[in-house]
Amino acid sequence: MFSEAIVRTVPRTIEAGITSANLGRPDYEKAREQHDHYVGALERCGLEVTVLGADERYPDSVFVEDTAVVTDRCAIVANPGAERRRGEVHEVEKVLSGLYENVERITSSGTLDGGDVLQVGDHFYIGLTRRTNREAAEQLAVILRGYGFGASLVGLRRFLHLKTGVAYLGGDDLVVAGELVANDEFECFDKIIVTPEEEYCANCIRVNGPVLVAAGYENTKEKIAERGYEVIELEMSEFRKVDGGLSCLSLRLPAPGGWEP
Ligand code: CIR
Repeated sequence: MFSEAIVRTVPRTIEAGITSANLGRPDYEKAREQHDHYVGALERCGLEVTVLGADERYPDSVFVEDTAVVTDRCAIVANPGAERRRGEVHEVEKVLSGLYENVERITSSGTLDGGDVLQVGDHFYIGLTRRTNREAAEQLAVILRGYGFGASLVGLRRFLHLKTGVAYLGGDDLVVAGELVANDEFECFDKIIVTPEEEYCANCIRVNGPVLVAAGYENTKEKIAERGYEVIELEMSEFRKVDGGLSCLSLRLPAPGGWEP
């Protein structure tokens, strides 16, 4: 269960966010509206949401997930792989220091984005990507093991982040897309395989029951609903334009004493 979440208001500069998508520039007003709905959905799932003010210096700062890894035992401040995003961590670190007794840090020359870290029970999968290097992944694995968690590294070739292509729903249910479908690390799961046309919506999040899914991906939505999950659809068009998905928009803090989404 999750008890609270941290999000960050959309900056007007989001139009200059880093992107590999060819979908045009995000519209600030629309993005604000989509973000408000996102916060509303988290609240509907029972989370207390802390909303940090927009920071115009950082066009990608709405994607707060990349700045840290949060567990029920400690928080780890990341060191984002994109140099222009590094300063985003300071504000988040302040907030986490007020919430956690144990705050750890990834240090240079290790670089890590929170989007590369997937928790499944007491185990963490850490993606090796253009943003997260082996040095940081190993730093994180050592920190997590020190708190009694397991950790393993997953090499990626194409996805921006590990969670671009995989989401854990609970039990044995894993939503998986693209290069991760055949990855040995995820062999033991009961997979919901996302078709290439719907790849964007592999980045979904289960929050205390319901699964939040990007709107407009009917096939995947149905497959998730068939497993018995309540699905909440959210319009994500403006964030998709800058390579952002549902998980990226929040840090979701597990309630003390255990973890299941
Ligand atoms: C970036 O390239 O860093 C942002 N435009 C998108 C970050 C998305 N974050 C995530 O998948 N965790």
